[in-house]
Amino acid sequence: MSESLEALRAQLDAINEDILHALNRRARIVEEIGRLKLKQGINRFDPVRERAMLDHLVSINEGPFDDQTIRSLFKQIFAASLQLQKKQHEQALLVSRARKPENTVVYVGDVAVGGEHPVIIAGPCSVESEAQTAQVAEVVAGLGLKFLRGGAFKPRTSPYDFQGLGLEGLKILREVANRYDLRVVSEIMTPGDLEVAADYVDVIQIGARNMQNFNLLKAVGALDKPVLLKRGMAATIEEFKFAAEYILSHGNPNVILTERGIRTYEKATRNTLDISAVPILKQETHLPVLVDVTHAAGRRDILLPLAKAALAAGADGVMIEVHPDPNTALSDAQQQIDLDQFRMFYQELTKNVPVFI
Ligand code: PRE
Ligand code: MN
Repeated sequence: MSESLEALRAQLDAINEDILHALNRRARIVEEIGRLKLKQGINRFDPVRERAMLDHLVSINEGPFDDQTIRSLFKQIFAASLQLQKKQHEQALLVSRARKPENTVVYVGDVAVGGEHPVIIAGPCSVESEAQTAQVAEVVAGLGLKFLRGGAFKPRTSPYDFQGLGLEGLKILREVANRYDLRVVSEIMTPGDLEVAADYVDVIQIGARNMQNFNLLKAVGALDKPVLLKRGMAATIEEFKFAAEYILSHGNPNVILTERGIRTYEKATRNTLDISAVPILKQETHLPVLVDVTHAAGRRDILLPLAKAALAAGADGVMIEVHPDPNTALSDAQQQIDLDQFRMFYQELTKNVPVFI
């Protein structure tokens, strides 16, 4: 009895190996189909084809497995095949680290983002005046930092909120930044403003609300200027990567990804900083990854620990809003920090990481 059990099991072992080899032979063909589908832009999932294969298989099914079992077994094989093609297609993306293993360093003039030293991008939520912008710039430059942010075109939730100074704001930013040898990061919301912005802005920011504004993504993809792309507040990491792919696939490789918190049920913060997005984006893409702590938190008392967490998770830097007098700010008053608080933030952060730019 035990001898025949052994013998039967030996037969199964051999069949298992046959099935294994057949599955992998099948998988290799699935990959070939995957490459063709990618080239031809055909959908991976083909339910009609799957149905036809299942119908054929049950039509020749001799049992003892019943038709339902055959269907579900093969459905599993098709699902695994689709998974294989999905992985293959992800690895073929221009943003993918599988395709380009080395880190992309985005140079803004001579300043590197994603290089040896983390960056701090600081500045007011909105450019309100020359004096307000210059006060912040003086502190930023005084700390040896290189990036000044500021909103000139503001995407506001309400149309009655301050909409930004527009071109006048960009001019202020440029003039102040030149005075302090800083690089300007500012949001542009529409393709029509890109041309004029190019004269004033060093890094074009695409805001969270525009992460899937595909015309804007294509337009900045055609520029020869670094782009700071913020994650949409309800965007998955996959959608975020595809948004960056739009820019790269239109010819601009200089994209900086920025996690800025996502919408969840949690009300203690304005958004929930998705810290896991940082190592995932670093693993799956070769692009620099920053964390905008201000918009993630929506409150100023936890910006420092969030920034520390971001760097510990592998971020290439942080973005933070700084205003000379936050309580009077025309936007995001409750979450910006003042100049002294920013100096303290910088000092505390540099205790762990000595050199920032
Ligand atoms: C395959 C995989 C996924 C599709 O949904 C349909 C079929 C399969 O595993 O047989 C292969 C395939 O991609 C295809 O035939 O188009
Ligand atoms: Mn803001």
